[in-house]
Amino acid sequence: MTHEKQHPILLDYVRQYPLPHGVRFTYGTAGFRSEGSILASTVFRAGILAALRSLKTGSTVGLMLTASHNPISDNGVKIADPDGGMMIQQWEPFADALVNAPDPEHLLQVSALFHCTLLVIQFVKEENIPFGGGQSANILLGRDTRPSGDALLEAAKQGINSVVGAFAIDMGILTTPQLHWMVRNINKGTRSSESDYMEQLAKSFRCLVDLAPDNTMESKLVVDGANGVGGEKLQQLKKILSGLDICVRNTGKEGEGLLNEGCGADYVQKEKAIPSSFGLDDVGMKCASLDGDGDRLVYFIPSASSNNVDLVDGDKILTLFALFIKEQLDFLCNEQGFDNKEAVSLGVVQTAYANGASTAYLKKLGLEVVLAPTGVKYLHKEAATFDVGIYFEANGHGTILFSEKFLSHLQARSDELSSTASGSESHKSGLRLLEVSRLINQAVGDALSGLLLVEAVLQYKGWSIKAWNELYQDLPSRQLKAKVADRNAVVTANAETKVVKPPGLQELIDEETAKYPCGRCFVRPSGTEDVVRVYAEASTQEAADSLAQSAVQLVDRFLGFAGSHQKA
Ligand code: G16
Repeated sequence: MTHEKQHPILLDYVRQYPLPHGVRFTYGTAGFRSEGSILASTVFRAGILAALRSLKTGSTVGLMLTASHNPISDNGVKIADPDGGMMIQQWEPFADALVNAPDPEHLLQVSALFHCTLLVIQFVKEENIPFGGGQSANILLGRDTRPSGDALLEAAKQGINSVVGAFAIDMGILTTPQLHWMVRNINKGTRSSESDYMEQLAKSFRCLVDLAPDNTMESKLVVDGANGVGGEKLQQLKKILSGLDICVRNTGKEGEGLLNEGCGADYVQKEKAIPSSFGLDDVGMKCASLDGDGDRLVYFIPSASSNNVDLVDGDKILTLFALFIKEQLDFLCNEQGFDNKEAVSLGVVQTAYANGASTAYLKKLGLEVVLAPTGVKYLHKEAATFDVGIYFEANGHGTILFSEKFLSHLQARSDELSSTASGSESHKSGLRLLEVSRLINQAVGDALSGLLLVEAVLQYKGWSIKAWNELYQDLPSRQLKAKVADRNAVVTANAETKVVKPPGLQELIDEETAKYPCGRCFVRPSGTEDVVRVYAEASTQEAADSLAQSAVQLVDRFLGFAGSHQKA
């Protein structure tokens, strides 16, 4: 098969998925996202992209259909690289060009060839992709529970089939992190099925609980499944879990409500409100909320006053994990463990949305805190530079990464101690760390594994959710969304803390912020919704609300108001 033979095959397939009129798609914070009804051509072309990525790397890649926290009518597509992480950023410009390239129905044949199929051929040459030469490509497909997922899955398969030698393997309905985990494990040659995933989580959780002191704790946990795939999978996991009493609500079953509507991690975090199916009976309980595709996790305590909750967000999860990991490393290094304490680097990664109180707390612990732009792809990269890197966005998206070097050192040390100092705190700490690395998803943030680690750490500490929540007190904050004509007119720098375009906007935000004690404010274009996001923090809730409102007005003034503004 030569490039010339591949042209007409591609062209035939491309014709079946015409571009929608007047829309431009961008590979944003987490892939392409839009109204599900206009995404077929995008998903079809993402299938081609995934096939090329697999050919280029000689490994299995993943393609996930989800719009995560977005409303049920939206959908999206993202590619998982062979290591289970997000597709490398260098391929994003090609991804953008490919999904927006005019198709044959809108152009003369010859131009169409240039714009779409030749774009592929040209990229294949530039990237030196073994194309049409007998190599095979494998792409694992996953999707969440959105109704538009079925038809879009077919479009993805067609995109993959249009590349000779590429094979689509449909893994069914999964959480996003499950698909990333499978891709990573397949390429490492380790167990990679859904039941392997479930068994690994249950086993590591059990081991961590067995390694914890015999503490009494609140074992009951009520979970809001966002009426999405996460709730469904947690029900499945529950069947093989021991040591935890979980009750799942908003599982997505008929009659339980719509995906992400009045429920889910995004709703609970942004609105600081009780999700649907929760009420007065739950006041004071330990509760958690997942998002629509099971990659975000927040905890909350329903409060007696109206619909409010005490939010225990991603920053608090990060803090809990950081405390635990640091303690284990200290045991390991102080006793007969590692020779050189400095050799183990521990770092945490946050975004500008991290509450100022959390950053101050982490720094007080002596931890190195790195700031990254919004999006797991940025945080993950930073966290991977440490032996142990913990990253979390305030919205509950995050994980803990362990370097291969550190894990082999840990394993060797554990093996040694098991004969000389078995049962010592140092030995147990090594075992705990190894088990955490098996439990927590090494590919991407994962609400299910994150939830089990939170529960294991609370058990280890003997803490209630209230004790955990009181580690520090959040500064009052407010998030708003500004609807503007073109959100991409806002360009930011310094991990999104400064606006560089349009000129003059940052100066006015600074002037406004200076009026408020402990004031902090930034604006950035969303990568998943058609809005500019505004975040403000100050010493009182009224002040944070007022600062956020002023920033929205400034955004309107510079970019033009395009509809009603909403809470975040
Ligand atoms: C995605 C990303 C997250 C990001 C969130 C919001 O989450 O994976 O890293 O924080 O979008 O992004 P933005 O503010 O740019 O809209 P999810 O859970 O929706 O996939």
